[in-house]
Amino acid sequence: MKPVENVHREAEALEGIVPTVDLAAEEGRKDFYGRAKREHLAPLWRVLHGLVTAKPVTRAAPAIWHYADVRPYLMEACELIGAAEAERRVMVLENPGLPGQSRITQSLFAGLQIILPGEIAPAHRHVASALRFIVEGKNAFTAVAGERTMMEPGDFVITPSWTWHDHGNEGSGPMVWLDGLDMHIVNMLATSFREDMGGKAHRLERPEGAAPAEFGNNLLPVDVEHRSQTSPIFNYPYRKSRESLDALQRTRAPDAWHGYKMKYINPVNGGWAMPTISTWLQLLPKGFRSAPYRSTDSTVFTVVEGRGRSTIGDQTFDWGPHDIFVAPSWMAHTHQATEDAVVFLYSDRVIQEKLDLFRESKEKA
Ligand code: 1HN
Repeated sequence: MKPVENVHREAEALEGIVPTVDLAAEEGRKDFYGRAKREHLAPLWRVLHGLVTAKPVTRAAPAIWHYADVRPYLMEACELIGAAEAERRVMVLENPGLPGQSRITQSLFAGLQIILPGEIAPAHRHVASALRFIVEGKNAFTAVAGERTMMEPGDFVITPSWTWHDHGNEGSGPMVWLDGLDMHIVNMLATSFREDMGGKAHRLERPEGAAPAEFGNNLLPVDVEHRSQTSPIFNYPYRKSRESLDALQRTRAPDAWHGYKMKYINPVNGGWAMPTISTWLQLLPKGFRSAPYRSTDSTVFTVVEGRGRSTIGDQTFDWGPHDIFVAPSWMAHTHQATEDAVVFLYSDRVIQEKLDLFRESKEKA
């Protein structure tokens, strides 16, 4: 059946949406629709199936960004604008199905940030939470809520909601990381605030290493009172996560769908490390082929090491270190590793779980 004319634009383009109304009878209702519109009233029956879809619907498409293609743009951006002027010198990864929206999935942001030796990305804070996943460089720090951490490739760093944060590069080469943020969720709920500190770094209140000492060794301070829903560990070093995956690989067989996939957790409550973004580190051993998996959480992948190939829906992408790719909601995907490969992933699964929305489906290989 053809869609009813003027049906909600969203609905029109989407397959599987069957209008509930009789096309021939619509002519006789036009006058009613026109008068209702002037009263800011609209008939649900023209949009119902576009509002409540039979399966997940997103305009986000499977896509890949090869780091070799993106890196020259990051370097060129450095010639065109300073970190201070830009506030954050980030090239946004725009999902090709969602142009101009600063979205890599329907709900999440991704961007690559570059900071040169001697530069500072000045302190600010916002309600949106951020994650950083370090791509290349050394001797750069991020300071969060009064404590610094040095960042190394593969480290997963968190900036919790409404915490002051700034970044600085004290090394001799460029520092690049992937930024993942939840501001689209914050904005959908119209809950965004931000503040700037006026171009400088914020004041340090604790020595470097305080957070990992208190929370990073399977110990918690007695009488711990951590009110935030974000993990108090704000740097999960790659060295430790990688070691865990390596040991796991020697002690058990890979999961058919996930290979070896570990979630980053908040040591205070055992839940996800962040309240709005789920994160994982995954090892796909050489020669491994995952069985088809799909889930309602559109997922961003970035490769730390190794090479392989993923099929997402009907597209296949070859990937290597630092490439970033995205699997939209409910689109089946499989991975194949041609070398031992380590991949970092993030999605909005934690929100979906809290709201009883999350679904997944595992097919046999
Ligand atoms: C932000 O605050 C950072 O603090 C990075 O490094 C990327 C993208 C959008 C909005 C705020 C950062 C961001 C961001």
